[in-house]
Amino acid sequence: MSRTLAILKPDCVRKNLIGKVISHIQDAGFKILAMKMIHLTEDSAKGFYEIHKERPFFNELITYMTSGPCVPIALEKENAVEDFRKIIGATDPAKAEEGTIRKLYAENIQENIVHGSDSDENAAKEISHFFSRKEILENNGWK
Ligand code: YYY
Ligand code: MG
Repeated sequence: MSRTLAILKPDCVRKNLIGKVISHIQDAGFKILAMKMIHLTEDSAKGFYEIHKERPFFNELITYMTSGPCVPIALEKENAVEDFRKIIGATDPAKAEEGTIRKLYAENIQENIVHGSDSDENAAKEISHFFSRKEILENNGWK
């Protein structure tokens, strides 16, 4: 089993799509280990997207990610990082495959509904950005 971090981004929350997107994720076989709704501060958003700080879209990305609440979710599945990237689709929804979350629901490359980690190493870092160890339920919370 491996883990990945999803974030239902502010446009997902604003458009009342939390339920639909979580259903899509669960139907694809992911187990939820931790979940919360939070409004990111500027500092927290900048920390999370630190790797993009030199990119031309960085300031807009931070403005968007702090524009309303979002829902970080720690997920578990075999091959979680890669399989989650598959079900969300390409960063630009116009280039995403049919049936992917971004193709179904996203407006444009910035307002693209959902985040997914890009490596196991980053997944671990990103999960710890949002969740303490005791907030992460082993075995989906069941015995
Ligand atoms: O991992 P992923 O979210 O698919 O894309 P990244 O290249 O890591 O970029 C992070 C985030 O930045 C993306 O989801 C939207 C935004 N962004 C943008 O607004 N404009 C771009 N040209 C590239 C990325
Ligand atoms: Mg990325």
